[in-house]
Amino acid sequence: MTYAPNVTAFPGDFTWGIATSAYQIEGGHDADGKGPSIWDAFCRIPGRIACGENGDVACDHYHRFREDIAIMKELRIPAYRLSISWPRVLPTGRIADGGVNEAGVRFYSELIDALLEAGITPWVTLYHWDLPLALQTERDGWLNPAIAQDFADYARLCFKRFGDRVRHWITLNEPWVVAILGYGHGVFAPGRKSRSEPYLAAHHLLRAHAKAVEVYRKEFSQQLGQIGITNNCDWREPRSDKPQDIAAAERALDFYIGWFADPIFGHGDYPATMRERVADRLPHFTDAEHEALRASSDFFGLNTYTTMFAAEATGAEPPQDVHGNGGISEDQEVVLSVDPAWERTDYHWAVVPWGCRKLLEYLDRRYGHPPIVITENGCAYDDPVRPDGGIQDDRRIHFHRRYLEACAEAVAQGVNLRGYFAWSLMDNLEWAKGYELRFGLVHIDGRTLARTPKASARWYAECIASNGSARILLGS
Ligand code: GBH
Repeated sequence: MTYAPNVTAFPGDFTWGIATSAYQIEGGHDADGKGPSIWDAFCRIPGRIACGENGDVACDHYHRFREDIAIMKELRIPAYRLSISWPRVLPTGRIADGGVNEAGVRFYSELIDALLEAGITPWVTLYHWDLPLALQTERDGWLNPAIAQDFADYARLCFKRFGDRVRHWITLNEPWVVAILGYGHGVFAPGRKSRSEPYLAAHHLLRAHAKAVEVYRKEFSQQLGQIGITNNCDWREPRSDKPQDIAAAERALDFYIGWFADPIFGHGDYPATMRERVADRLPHFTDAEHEALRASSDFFGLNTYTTMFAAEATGAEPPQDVHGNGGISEDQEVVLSVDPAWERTDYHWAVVPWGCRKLLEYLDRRYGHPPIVITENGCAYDDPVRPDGGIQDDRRIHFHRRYLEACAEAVAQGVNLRGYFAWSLMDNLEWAKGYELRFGLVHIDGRTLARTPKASARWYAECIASNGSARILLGS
């Protein structure tokens, strides 16, 4: 299947956008009454973040958001996905405890107004990993069942204050990352290392998502927009056509996306392979929770970046790189690898557009043709600023062009893809990797914080203007 020239594959109402998250860009870590988050604390532990970096200032978006919106306006970006910092609006995480930080509410309110004035539709994520620190130290973070109520209360506050203007909500960003990297490998905040906590944290993340959606649908029906969850998944291709490897790839996908999507979009519980293998470390939902989770997402939010081969583990494999781990390996008995011939980004993630197409087609089949929104896709490449001040990031253009082409092929196969958000608007704090990895379509000068749109920003603007036409994607 190739993308036929001169045919617009993307539907007319396709959502084109660009994404960021609060901790990665805002800075203003203690400005105007903001409380600390687990990432503020995690960054202060020596050795956790490359080069001892942190998000204290980041891109200083907190003070420069008008300039950032002006850039998006100039590029005519239709939609912008941002996240709200929970401790910026609720310094201790709970209204009953520390009260509302009105200055924080005002910041997001002004940001949303400025976006709308610029003709940009906000897509707002409620949780992109920056948990209020007090909820971690005093209440055990995502391990405490009560966090579902705390999250729902925080969500209600956001719906109340911003819901008159925001019609696209995302509850959680990538609960897999929170559970596995935060509670399993401990490379992300809160830095826990455990074989059981990831399953518990994931359980309460899902419960929290469902509760927030319930609040939205029950209490805000007069301003009803869309609400959903964003999960991450990268394609797993069987390394050979041996039945064991095919089963291993299937199992890897169960532990990756089935874990979070089956209870919402599928049969309503965790995958059977997980029940078997994780056994008593895998919690159970009550009937009411099953009910609340079922159909609790108006769209299938998907962040996808790469592809790996999956094979059945023999027990003799070398230890995996943590960012290529795919979860708790012992529970899956899956070994992941890449084809050395595949091109890699600066993060070492392989560039495999056909994997994206296969993933979309797989999700379409597995979950009964849901509306899918790619809420993140992107690549880390560092390109020099040229003497004329420009940044010619051809590899990034090539990346998005080829992934969009793969998306167009999936659409031609009947996949209900509704939108695509490029990660990220600008170079920013790449979590534990610090500022070295640059995902932005806009360059940030680490010293002056000056913003410069890269060639990819101009290309993406043109792509959007043509609704992803074959002319742009194929570069003819
Ligand atoms: C996203 O997470 C985040 O939402 C965003 O904040 C972040 O800046 C961005 O991506 C870039 O990192 O080798 O197949 O095992 C990405 C989550 C999870 C994507 C692990 C890649 C491992 C690849 N990632 N995954 S694989």
